[in-house]
Amino acid sequence: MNAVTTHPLTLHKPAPRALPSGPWTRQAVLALMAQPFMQLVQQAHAVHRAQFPQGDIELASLLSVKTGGCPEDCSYCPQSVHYDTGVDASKLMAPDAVLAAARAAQAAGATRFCMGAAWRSPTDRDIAKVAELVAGVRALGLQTCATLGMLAPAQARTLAEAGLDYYNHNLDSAPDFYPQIVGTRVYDERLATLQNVRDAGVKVCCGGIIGMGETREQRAGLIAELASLQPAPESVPVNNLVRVPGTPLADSPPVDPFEMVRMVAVARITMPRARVRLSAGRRELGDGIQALCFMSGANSIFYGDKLLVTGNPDVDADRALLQRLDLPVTGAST
Ligand code: SAM
Ligand code: DTB
Ligand code: SF4
Repeated sequence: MNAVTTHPLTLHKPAPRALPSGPWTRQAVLALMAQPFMQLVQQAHAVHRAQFPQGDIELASLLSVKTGGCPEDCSYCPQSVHYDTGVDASKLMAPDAVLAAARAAQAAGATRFCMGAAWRSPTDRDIAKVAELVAGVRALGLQTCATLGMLAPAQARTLAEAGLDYYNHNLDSAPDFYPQIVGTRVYDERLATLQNVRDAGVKVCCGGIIGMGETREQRAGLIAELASLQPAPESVPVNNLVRVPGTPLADSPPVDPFEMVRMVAVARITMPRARVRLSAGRRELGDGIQALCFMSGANSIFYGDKLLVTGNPDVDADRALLQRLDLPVTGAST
């Protein structure tokens, strides 16, 4: 009998339609991630099609409402006071300016508006001011998101009462890699804030960064942590490190862009219902890799010419890309 060699592209079994979320072990996620690339993409795409039959892409806009001067030492971040990156510290923006930016984002097609602040942990006065911003943005009909650092339970409740839909607080990497990138706080403090957000009834947006020198196993470790949160995050931003001059990670070797696709694919498979967002670092990915990420389950992007302090693809290029790929935009009337 002739020996039959099976090419990785030749799948004899249909990919599973959906997998239950968490708890996931690092080894189980690593096994998923290490599959032959096309097999992984196909499996993730099947889960995505089953969960999001319309295949729409959410447009989320970001605004840095309080920039720079952050006391934390996150080695990827241009806003840390520890590094000389040329980012000046500024005060919290006035409500009028924030609302004008939110209206502009909405007019450009965004349905979610995320306000970021370079704080370690906001004061109660800060929270009162941000609550006002949240209420104003919500009144425009946008979904609201904020990322303000560590929150105490009562602070999370104040934001919830103001109409905050999502809180972004990233685990960033696997617990065993975390001490190499952040020295001013520990992983458990991130988890405590996530719990406070959950307890307040706010949806969780939580993801991480690739390209900081972590191993593939540590990337799998991050996904295992995220997918094992009970419940799993509703939004999962996957950032490709933006290497900002002046930060300790400025000279990190770029990660193979196919690792980004693998990361998106395992996020989709392990957290089937989540909005998986292609976040920072899209400019370096190029159109082809982004298309593979959409195929593998990414269904949200940060939309707008700027992230917090670094650049993002311009809105016309993003619109054109989605059109070229026949991908509908969430909430669009046509
Ligand atoms: N200070 C708050 C905090 O750390 O939670 C909120 C703002 S912080 C800038 C939000 C997230 O942006 C970080 O957790 C990190 O995942 C991401 N981020 C920051 N700098 C980045 C960079 N250079 N490249 C990619 N992602 C980055
Ligand atoms: C997230 O995961 N990525 C966004 C958002 N959440 C707040 C921030 C990306 C920051 C990229 C570098 C900068 O512009 O500061
Ligand atoms: Fe501060 Fe957030 Fe930047 Fe860390 S990531 S330095 S906490 S703004």
